Amino acid sequence: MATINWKTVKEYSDITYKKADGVARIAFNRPNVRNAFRPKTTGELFEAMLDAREDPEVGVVLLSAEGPSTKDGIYSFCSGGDQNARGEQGYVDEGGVARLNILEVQRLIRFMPKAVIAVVPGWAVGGGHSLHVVCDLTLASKEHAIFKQTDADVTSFDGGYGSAYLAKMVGQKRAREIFFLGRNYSAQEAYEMGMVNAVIPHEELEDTAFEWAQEILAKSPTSIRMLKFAFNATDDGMVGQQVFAGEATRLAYITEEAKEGRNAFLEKRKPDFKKFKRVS
Ligand code: S0N
Repeated sequence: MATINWKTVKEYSDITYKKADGVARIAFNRPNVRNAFRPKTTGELFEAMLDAREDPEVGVVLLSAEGPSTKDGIYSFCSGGDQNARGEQGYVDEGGVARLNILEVQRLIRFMPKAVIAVVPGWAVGGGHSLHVVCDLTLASKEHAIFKQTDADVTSFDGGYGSAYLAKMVGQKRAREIFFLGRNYSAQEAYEMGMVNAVIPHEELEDTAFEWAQEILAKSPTSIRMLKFAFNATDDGMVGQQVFAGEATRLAYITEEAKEGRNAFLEKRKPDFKKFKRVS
């Protein structure tokens, strides 16, 4: 694999954010607390995700993690909400405001018209587990990835995508086991359950993620965005329909029919739609 020419987009305190060849890489950078997220982390994640979504040069986003911990050499993807930042009503930011804004990050991942790949080098736990679930694909380190749901241990549970969507992936019985027992699952076990796309030797994980991204980038961008929103639609209710339909509307704008509708309005005349053949 040729060297990837990552360029730092912006310096953050809790994440790193880089881009190269159509790929954005956003990575947790609190390895000494197993990459737990506090409100500052989720604010930075949101800003970087939004930038990646808005950048027309970016087609695939990797959600990854820096590490290992300098304390004990252990790798992590994310261990969920930082329990030190948790106050009476949620995760308290530097201004003292309680927030649960990881859900906004989840929605950005879910609704961005680009593939998002979770690159899991180690622990994926609690809200960190939910984040890998909401990503389009998950690649996991063969040696170090461990999947675990501790939400029921700390009374901080994800009743949305983290659980209900997980059940669509691994089945109801397995999803309930994951949440009710909170056991550790290896990358191979997670793969066999259907919540991981591939188990990759640790040293090759980041390069493999970049290669998968390049494969996706070689496909038709319109197809990728329509497929992502089609896959989402059945589980996202009216919002899923809205997002998919918005893309259909965007495509309709390209047609001669749409141009006739717009031009007729601007020229203050009745539109002549009779000239367009009905396709079946
Ligand atoms: C990850 C675990 C299993 C790793 O165990 P290990 O390897 O034995 O390491 P430790 O010694 O436990 O940890 C090393 C150091 O890291 C600190 N640390 C680890 N995790 C956290 C954390 N989440 N918050 C703060 N600190 C953490 C340890 O304290 C230790 O520090 P030192 O070295 O100073 O002693 C293990 O660490 C573990 O179980 N961690 C806790 C996992 C957890 O319970 N996370 C929270 C679960 N809940 C959520 O995340 C829900 C959050 C949420 O936002 C949400 C809410 C509603 C709806 C949706 C969501 C959503 O999920 O998005």
